[in-house]
Amino acid sequence: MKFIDEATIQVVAGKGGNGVASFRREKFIPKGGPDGGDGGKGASIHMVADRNINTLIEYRYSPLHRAKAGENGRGRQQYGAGAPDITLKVPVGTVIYDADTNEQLFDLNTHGAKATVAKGGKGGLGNIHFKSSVNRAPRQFTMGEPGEQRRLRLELKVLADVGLLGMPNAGKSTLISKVSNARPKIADYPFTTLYPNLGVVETSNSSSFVIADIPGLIEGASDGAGLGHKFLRHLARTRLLLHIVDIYSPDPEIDSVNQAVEQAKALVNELKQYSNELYSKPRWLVINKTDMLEDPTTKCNRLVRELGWEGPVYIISALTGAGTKELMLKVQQWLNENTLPNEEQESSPYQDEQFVPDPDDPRFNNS
Ligand SMILES: Nc1nc2c(ncn2[C@@H]2O[C@H](COP(=O)(O)OP(=O)(O)OP(=O)(O)O)[C@@H](O)[C@H]2O)c(=O)[nH]1
Ligand SMILES: [Mg+2]
Repeated sequence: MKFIDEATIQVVAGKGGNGVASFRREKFIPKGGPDGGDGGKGASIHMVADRNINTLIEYRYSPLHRAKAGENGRGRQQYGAGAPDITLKVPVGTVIYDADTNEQLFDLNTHGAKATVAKGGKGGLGNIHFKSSVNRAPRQFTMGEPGEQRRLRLELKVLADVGLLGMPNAGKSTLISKVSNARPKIADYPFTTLYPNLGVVETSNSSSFVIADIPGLIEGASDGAGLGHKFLRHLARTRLLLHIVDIYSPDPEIDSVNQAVEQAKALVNELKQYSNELYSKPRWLVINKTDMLEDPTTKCNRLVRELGWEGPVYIISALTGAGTKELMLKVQQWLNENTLPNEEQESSPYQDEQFVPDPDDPRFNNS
């Protein structure tokens, strides 16, 4: 199964049924009054966020969703039946935009959140409604209203507390596989990760957070280099970014600290190009692959100095696990201390039940 995080669809709600003009015709009542019933309402289209849905791929395959019309009214005061509404399931974190105006319409960011994306038309009125003292045999009736129709752009922005940011091969997937239940593909070539992986980090029996590993970014990503920078969208909702910097170079001719400084600067530049909001998020520097260095402290200090970095720094080896547990505990502590007051009630889609990754979900099994 492929991971798709964007789709454009068309939704057409059902038309309301028409009202009808009809008159009572009975044996001994030669001039019966009006008895034309109303049309039924057209079906509406709703969208609901469902934690069991992980990708928007279905919407790529079926971009048109049309709901049924209401039935027309009939004589003998019979009302047309309303058509049953349609509810489309989308992943938690789906943002719905009007594809033509680009206006954001809804943000379905919790399990069960629901939105009406196209309203069914009202049924028309039968002629029973038009009877009056001056018109006892009205022939008027109204037509059902058309259903709303819209083109929608669906964008999935995964929900994670923490995002991993780094150049290809920096060790992001190695780290998430070390500290969480995620088992992404890991390899010694760039762009191993092609879509986001989510993992749950359990730091104690009662506390955990969700971490997102995204594809690597390279210089020029904002102009489409590598896999581009669209995947940064998935970090939009995180509260903390971990910038993973690889301090090791297999080539002894290369000054690996220099290289790491250049790469880190290029990455931050791409972040800035993408959005100021993401650039301004709290970010920690995580220096990786220190198991390969003889004197990691000196090199790490040099890196921090040359980068001019003044924020928090963590020195780890994602491969051996050195420093990773401590990092995760600090992250948990930071998240606990930095909960926004209105966020406390808002439950994470993953918190209220044991989070068991679906083995078929590509975000948990990136191979
Ligand atoms: N020695 C050493 N190797 C590491 C460490 N972390 C990752 N690696 C290796 O670096 C290579 C790349 O690791 P990945 O975890 O796939 O890197 P990534 O950042 O997810 O890369 P992309 O998905 O391509 O962006 C793999 O061969 C890993 O085994 C580390 O701490 N020490
Ligand atoms: Mg990876």
